[in-house]
Amino acid sequence: HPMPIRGAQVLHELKVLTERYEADPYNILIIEDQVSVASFYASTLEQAGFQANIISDPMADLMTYLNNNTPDLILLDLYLPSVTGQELAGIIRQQESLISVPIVFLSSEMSPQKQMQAMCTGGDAFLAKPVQPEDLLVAVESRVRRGRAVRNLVTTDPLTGVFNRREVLRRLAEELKRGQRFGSELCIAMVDLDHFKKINDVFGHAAGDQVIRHCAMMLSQQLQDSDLVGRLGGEEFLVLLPETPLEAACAALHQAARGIAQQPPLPTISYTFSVGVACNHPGDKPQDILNRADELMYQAKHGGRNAIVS
Ligand code: GH3
Ligand code: MG
Ligand code: MG
Ligand code: MG
Ligand code: MG
Repeated sequence: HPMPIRGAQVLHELKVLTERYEADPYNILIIEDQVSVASFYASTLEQAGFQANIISDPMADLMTYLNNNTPDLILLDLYLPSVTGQELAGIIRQQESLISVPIVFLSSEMSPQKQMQAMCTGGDAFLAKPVQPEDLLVAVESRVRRGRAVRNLVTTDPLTGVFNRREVLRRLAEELKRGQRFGSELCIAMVDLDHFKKINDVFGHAAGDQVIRHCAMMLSQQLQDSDLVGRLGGEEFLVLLPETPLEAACAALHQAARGIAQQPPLPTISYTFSVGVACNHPGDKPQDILNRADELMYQAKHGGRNAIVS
């Protein structure tokens, strides 16, 4: 059994108090070629309630990892086989999706100039090895919360709480790439509320906002956990349904439409939407599949609205 860490228990209790309702524990990525050092960091972090993942050969494993996971913080060794931590930080900082992820360097490098150079490529802190467990935990604890809060702000639509336009379009590009790599199916649904101007006119803008929030909630509730909902703008939503055949995607949207009909936001306010559902084709760019879904959505409008066209 590892020795209990001074301070770790206190931090852990604090986390339990403040994060009892937080579903996802903070995930720390450790990039370190010395396995014993990496394991020491990992067990220190895990004792304090964090999740830790170790990559000891970043040239082989880092990009795949980052394509499939967004860590809450990266602990980065400076000297690794065939690449430096500084070079890796430079690459990581070019990824828009990782902009809010703190990078903490850990190294026995004593030269202030070398330390500064590493920090200038996008580091948030520099800890000297051998690092004390308390110092590691404090450096991590103080940064993960803000990192995740910033990420949530940047990706969330403030009115509805679903993904915003930027994030849902980024996810679409990601899912298309995944589909092309693994040959998996992806469906997208372009959702536009019907005669929404009338809802604003009759019930007022605040009620209109409530309808938009209601629609986001119903879409999120009726769809599977692997499906993503984003607000493109106004009263338009984009739903991503990875690894879903067309029939199943349409059925999910029909289910959402039924839910809205059965549980309207207020007894006096009912609304419907028109949907275009499109599937990925080989070589699709995001705009290609979006255009097809948009075209189908307009067919639903011209056919009299309150319809799902594929
Ligand atoms: P259609 O069935 O053809 O889609 O008719 P529509 O009235 O929904 O047409 P359109 O998409 O052109 O109108 C969208 C309206 O949504 C226009 C705008 O005033 C309103 N709107 C856009 N953003 C918001 C918002 O954040 N809150 C509210 N309440 N209204 C918004
Ligand atoms: Mg090293
Ligand atoms: Mg519209
Ligand atoms: Mg509309
Ligand atoms: Mg449109």
